[in-house]
Amino acid sequence: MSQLSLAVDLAGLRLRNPVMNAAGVLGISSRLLRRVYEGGAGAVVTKSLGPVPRSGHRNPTLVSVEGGVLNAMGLPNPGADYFIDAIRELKRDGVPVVASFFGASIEEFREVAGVLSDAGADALELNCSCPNVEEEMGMLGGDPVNTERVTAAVKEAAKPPVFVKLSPNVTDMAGIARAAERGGADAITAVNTLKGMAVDVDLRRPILTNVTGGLSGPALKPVALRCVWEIVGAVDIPVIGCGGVSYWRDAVEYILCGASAVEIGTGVMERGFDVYGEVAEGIRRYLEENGFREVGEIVGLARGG
Ligand code: RRO
Repeated sequence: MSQLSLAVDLAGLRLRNPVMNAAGVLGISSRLLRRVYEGGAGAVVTKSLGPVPRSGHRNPTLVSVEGGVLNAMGLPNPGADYFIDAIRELKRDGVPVVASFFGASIEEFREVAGVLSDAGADALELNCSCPNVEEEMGMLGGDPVNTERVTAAVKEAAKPPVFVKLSPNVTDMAGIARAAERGGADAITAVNTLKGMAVDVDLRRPILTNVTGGLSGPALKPVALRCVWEIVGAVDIPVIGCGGVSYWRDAVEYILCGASAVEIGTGVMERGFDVYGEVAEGIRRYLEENGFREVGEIVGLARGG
């Protein structure tokens, strides 16, 4: 009898299992990312890195809401150059690294992609979907023309596969995914956070200094699943599901919709570093109990024949 395998091939990147952390959650140092890998993730994803260090928005930048968390961090990060050593350290320890990154212009996206490529990242995750900053830096991914342009520019500079992370805050999800594919994306990560807000009734003010923030956690999952469903129906490249994964069932839902892998963000806040391994183990048990031998056999099964 052949052995059951959790290994997946993501646009040429071979991972021991299909579970990663989501960008922005724990990705700020090699030490924390090593813990993510030790917790059982198949690869680790860095905080989104830009061309220069950035302190982000003033507090409060995070608030718990019904079914999740709203954040308006504002892209705080130490800069891509600072992270080169962290990527090299992780690589030395055999940890597959996905470097998430952004720029304030298409040219900056290209430059940062070059730096992270040269540092040895195994894949790049192009973040053109941050809801918390000015248009160019955050939401270039808000329309198909810019999505295709920024993806094509990054592909010119990038050596490893490029995952393009899309926003749910758009009307034509499938059209934007197709634009990323035309630009040369090797995979799509779906999705970033959903724009929302919360109000303090005593202060009679918005809670976040930025007023609006991005919603993540269980409340995001039905929206993100719908996005994955639409994207998988529109493109021929792998899709990575992201949004509200805390338990193995969440991950299996994404995979049945056609995702080849998942990322866990908010879930780690409640469940700790072991969440990655526990979700991977739950997927393994599901495969075993249902007579499957590998993850690929259940990708897209909810879509019917
Ligand atoms: O740093 C942030 O405010 C942030 C980013 Br870069 C992102 O991509 N998504 C998000 O919810 N917050």
